[in-house]
Amino acid sequence: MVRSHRRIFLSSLLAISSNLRDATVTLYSFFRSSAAYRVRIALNLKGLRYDTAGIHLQKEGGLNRKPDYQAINPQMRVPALKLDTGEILTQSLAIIDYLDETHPHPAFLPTGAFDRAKVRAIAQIIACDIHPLNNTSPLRYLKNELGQDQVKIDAWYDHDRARALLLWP
Ligand SMILES: N[C@@H](CCC(=O)N[C@@H](CS)C(=O)NCC(=O)O)C(=O)O
Repeated sequence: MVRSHRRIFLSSLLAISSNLRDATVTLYSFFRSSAAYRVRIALNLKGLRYDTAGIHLQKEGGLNRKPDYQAINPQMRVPALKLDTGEILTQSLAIIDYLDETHPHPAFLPTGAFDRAKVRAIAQIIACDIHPLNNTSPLRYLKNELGQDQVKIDAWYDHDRARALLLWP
């Protein structure tokens, strides 16, 4: 009895690891990227297998700026998702919509048009209003090209982030 349970357990483990090996979808990601987090969460909620290609945004001035990654995403940002067809999607919300349309269960959006608009509004407050301010390239530009010190940059960012959250309807 114990032995057969162990056999089932071991064969499940083997199946899981070979499934993972066979994943043909690749997420270009950076562990500290909140935009990539969004897509990772979506892939996991849908139960989809994927490989991760780490693109370090700080190493060597940003591996996202190297020609190899520019060929994947000319915008030089993560995330990007390479599909099993070899086609590449960018922009976290567009990728999440794609995953929801191609794998409808569990659904990411509620059913009514009003409720769907509310959920999209929350996603857009984060992705369109708050996140761009806290991005590596504009923050680097403020510091290096415009010569702003970190205290001022943080104050500017906190002010605008607070406003975006306070105005949440
Ligand atoms: N609107 C894009 C934002 C993507 C984005 O800006 N990602 C950041 C990391 S969170 C990035 O790659 N930054 C690199 C840079 O600014 O050079 C999305 O939602 O996918």
